[in-house]
Amino acid sequence: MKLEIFTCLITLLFFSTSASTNTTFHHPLDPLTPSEFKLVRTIVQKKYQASPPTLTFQYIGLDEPDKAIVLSWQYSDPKTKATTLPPRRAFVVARFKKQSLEITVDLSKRSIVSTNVYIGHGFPMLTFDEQDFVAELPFKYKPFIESVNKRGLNISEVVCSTASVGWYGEIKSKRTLKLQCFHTQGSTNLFAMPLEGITVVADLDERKLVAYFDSKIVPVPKAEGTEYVASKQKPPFGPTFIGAAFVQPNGPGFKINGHSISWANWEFHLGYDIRAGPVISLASIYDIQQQRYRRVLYRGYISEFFVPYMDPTSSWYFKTFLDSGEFGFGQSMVSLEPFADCPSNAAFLDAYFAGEDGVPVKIANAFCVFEKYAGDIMWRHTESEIHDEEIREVRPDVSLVVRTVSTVGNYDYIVDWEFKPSGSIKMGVGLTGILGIKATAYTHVDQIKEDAFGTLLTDNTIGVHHDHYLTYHLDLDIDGEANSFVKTNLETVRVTDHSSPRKSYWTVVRETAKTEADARIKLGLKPSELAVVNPNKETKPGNKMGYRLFPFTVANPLLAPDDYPQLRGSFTNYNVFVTPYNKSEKWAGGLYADQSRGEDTLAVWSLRNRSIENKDIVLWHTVGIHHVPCQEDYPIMPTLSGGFELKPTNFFESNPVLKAKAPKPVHLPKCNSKP
Ligand SMILES: *[C@@H]1O[C@H](CO)[C@@H](O)[C@H](O)[C@H]1NC(C)=O
Ligand SMILES: *[C@@H]1O[C@H](CO)[C@@H](O)[C@H](O)[C@H]1NC(C)=O
Ligand SMILES: *[C@@H]1O[C@H](CO)[C@@H](O)[C@H](O)[C@H]1NC(C)=O
Ligand SMILES: *[C@@H]1O[C@H](CO)[C@@H](O)[C@H](O)[C@H]1NC(C)=O
Ligand SMILES: [Cu+2]
Repeated sequence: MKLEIFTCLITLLFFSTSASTNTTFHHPLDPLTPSEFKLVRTIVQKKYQASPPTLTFQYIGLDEPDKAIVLSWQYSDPKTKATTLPPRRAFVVARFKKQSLEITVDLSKRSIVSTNVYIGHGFPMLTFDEQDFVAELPFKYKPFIESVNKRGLNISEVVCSTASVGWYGEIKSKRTLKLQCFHTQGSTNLFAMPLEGITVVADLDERKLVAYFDSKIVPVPKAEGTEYVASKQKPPFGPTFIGAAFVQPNGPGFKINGHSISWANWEFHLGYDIRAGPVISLASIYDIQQQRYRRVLYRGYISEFFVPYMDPTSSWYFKTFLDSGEFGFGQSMVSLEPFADCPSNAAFLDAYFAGEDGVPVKIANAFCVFEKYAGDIMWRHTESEIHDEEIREVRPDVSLVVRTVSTVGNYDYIVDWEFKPSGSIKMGVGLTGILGIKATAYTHVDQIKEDAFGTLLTDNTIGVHHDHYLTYHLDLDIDGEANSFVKTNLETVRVTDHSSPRKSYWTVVRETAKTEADARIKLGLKPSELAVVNPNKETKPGNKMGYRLFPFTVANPLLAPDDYPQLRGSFTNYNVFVTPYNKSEKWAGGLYADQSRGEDTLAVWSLRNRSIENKDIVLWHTVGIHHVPCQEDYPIMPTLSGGFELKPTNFFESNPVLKAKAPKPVHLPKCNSKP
């Protein structure tokens, strides 16, 4: 009976969520559409029509109009918006004759606006196609086949996966990639069964193998205990749960109009980029006192993602990944599973990127949007001080979540943007998937005499130490572009004049950052609140209107600052940076992150020490996690969560959800199912 009721609800929800989506609307920040990708391909291929050599598209994304143009369009007369859309442009990074080309295409004029050959260090993002191509090459390579045979394995049960090579002081570098191979016999969990000691190096421009190493034979971990696919598990099972569905018989409370989303007191634009993944723009909140929408966030996205492993040996040292700049956090987004990745009341949206041949690729159900009723309390109070009556006022909490999942090789990253009616925006990151596993001869920690660079999880299996750093680009525009960054330091004051029985208290000392140097911050060294304020806007009592950064998970790098991976990942040297807005400073690890040398990072831009007071500024915050694997992370990792929150601070005159109406009780629809 339970099952039949459930089926009835599912039908209802699918009906209501699809009805709220409007795909006819266009916005200057909309991601490129499949037909626009096709047009870019046609225009670019026409000019570079040599075959061979062929041109490959490493990146195609929207070249967004200048901020001033977007803002004036956004706040222009709604009646003329459809006819005043700024010209659509695409930015392309291509490989052609072993060079990186930067091409800007005007889609309205169907022409190339500019081309530039990039001559600096580093290479563009890797495409899926080139990685797939070189990952097949070892299977035709005799020494590799011999290595597999030597290990007593069946070559048809081996697969190879790709790893970027990093940069370790080489004077010259070619566009190469390292392949790591895994056993697949008896389990889906290939990442748990590495063929340790084998490293295959491929040249991506030439699409051939260029080096091969088989250092020594290490036992391949057994398949037993590695499986995570439900149908392949054996009893005992558990724990068990009773199914539940969230029901909204009148449809969802949010509206999706093209890529623009509105819900409760929020409205924002949800974009997509092959490199960044989800991009939130123009987030504004309705202020019931001022009776208008007020600007909060012009643009927010994950700019770079640094994952260095802590094993310096020959087959592991290079694993210091820049997951966005090398592998494409947007390209790595995967289809979400209804009722599992997202709750039953979620609506889904697709995403499109261009493959290396320029042909659009669809990621179905790449985003989900849902109202989250987590059973939390928005605010409450019980008052029993008033005679004879007890007053109880409670408002349940509700929020709107935009969720994506990017699977980069072994790891799965859940990225949530959660909008709360209280004005807060909560950024959530969930880490799950499979650990980076190294095979070993060890079966017990007592055998380990030297550094094992990780935790022994089971026989022959080490989960290698590593970090995760996600650097967010947060272009806050608090009630306008001209903003300042204010540090509110909490300082102890000694009472020395015997005016109080107390000997001390704490108070606040505010400091407005004048230049970039004032805004490079390591959190946790001293108690302080960090906020972006509009110095030109005051509340009635005279406080500057602002938004505060509320960090949860921060980690400071432990690699030596002069170590190559840390030079490339130097944007993690501080937990917070503030820079003046600059359209070309988008990627914290540099536009050319693959084999970069740390010359074009946020840390380098910040050294210019530009003025940031009462200017259009960008806040950069890095969520960091040092990961010492534990046995519970194996064979698949329960989600480890991190994130931060942006909270209004003297932005509203008072609690913006004081008069929030509690959701009405929902009556379940009648379902004709037999008991
Ligand atoms: C879709 O968007 C267009 C353009 O703004 C609007 O005219 C139309 O009413 C919308 N349709 C729905 C169903 O919301
Ligand atoms: C190798 O594996 C394949 C696929 O599982 C199988 O068909 C083949 O018989 C195996 N070969 C040997 C020698 O076991
Ligand atoms: C914007 O950033 C780029 C890259 O860092 C830099 O070359 C350029 O000079 C900057 N423009 C301004 C106006 O600071
Ligand atoms: C940054 O600029 C300010 C103001 O010009 C100056 O006082 C400060 O010393 C500079 N800091 C660094 C690290 O260059
Ligand atoms: Cu981890």
